Amino acid sequence: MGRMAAVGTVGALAGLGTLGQGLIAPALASSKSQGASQKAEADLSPPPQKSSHVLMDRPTDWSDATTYNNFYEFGTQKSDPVRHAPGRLKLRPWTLTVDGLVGKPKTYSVDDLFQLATLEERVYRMRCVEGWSMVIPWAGYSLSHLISRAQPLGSAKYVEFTTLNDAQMMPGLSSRVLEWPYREGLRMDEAMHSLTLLTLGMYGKPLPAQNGGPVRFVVPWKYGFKSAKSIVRIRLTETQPVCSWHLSAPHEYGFYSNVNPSVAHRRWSQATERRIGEDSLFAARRPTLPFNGYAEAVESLYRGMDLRRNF
Ligand SMILES: Nc1nc2c(c(=O)[nH]1)N[C@H]1C(S)=C(S)[C@@H](COP(=O)(O)O)O[C@H]1N2
Ligand SMILES: [Mo]
Repeated sequence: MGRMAAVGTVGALAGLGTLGQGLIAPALASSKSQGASQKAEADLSPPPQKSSHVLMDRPTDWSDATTYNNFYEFGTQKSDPVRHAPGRLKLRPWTLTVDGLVGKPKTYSVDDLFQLATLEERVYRMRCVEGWSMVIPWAGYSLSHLISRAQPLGSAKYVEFTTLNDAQMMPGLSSRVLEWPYREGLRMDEAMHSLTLLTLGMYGKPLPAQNGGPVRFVVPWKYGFKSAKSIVRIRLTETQPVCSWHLSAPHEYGFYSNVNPSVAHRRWSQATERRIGEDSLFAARRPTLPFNGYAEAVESLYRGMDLRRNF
């Protein structure tokens, strides 16, 4: 996983230039002060992982990734989030609280989060449980950086994530489609895995409202709904957190929800996917990969587990 970090660092240097100026002023200053040698090194060594199966795919166009979204707090149509979230969802001031079974609970501002660790660019596949996928260059850092700071207690076994619950900003909350606030959860080892990204940007820009700005997390080997948007709280718990989708339909949306082509959703196969942007009349659906292509990195987390039962 040290190698993942190296991939990220190269991307971070490339991506920083286009991030919102005010937001990353400190990061820019520090990369400048480290001088040209670091820049040259970054340019000269694209790590091999850049061209492994994980990162080969062409990124989805920004225009697709920011207009075809699931964010039920703004409505259930794919075009609702871009129509209703920008402007209405106030991205500043914003705080994210880390608490629960930790020695050092703390509330962070978005600026605190931007400065907590070096932003990395990570190009991840995103596979929605509905059967479509994208490839998105996120900007962020391993969530483990944030969780470690809180000094988890030995009793902490799970992590619960909670999205903002503000009816003024989120017109979709008047619908009973889910029980609000939107909540998700991971096992502690999943949350601490270096692939799990605390996400503050995409395509070198701050995270747009419709994609879960100003802060979300992304777990690339799980179905997209696990990656909760616009989060305000991260709570460490002893028991498995209640998750909104699991709560609404436990037989269709398991707690784990690892991408698994051989375990069908109750109402459709998960063997293939439609890559957004490739859907011409003749474009073939792509085969869905176990753990969304991240099996090598994550399958050891589930050793000995029955992944059909623990879907
Ligand atoms: N709070 C919140 N987070 C959410 C959702 C949502 O409705 N509310 N939808 C999920 C689903 S189903 C998917 S596929 C991804 C989509 O992320 P994207 O729009 O950035 O591609 O966000 C996930 N996170
Ligand atoms: Mo999804």
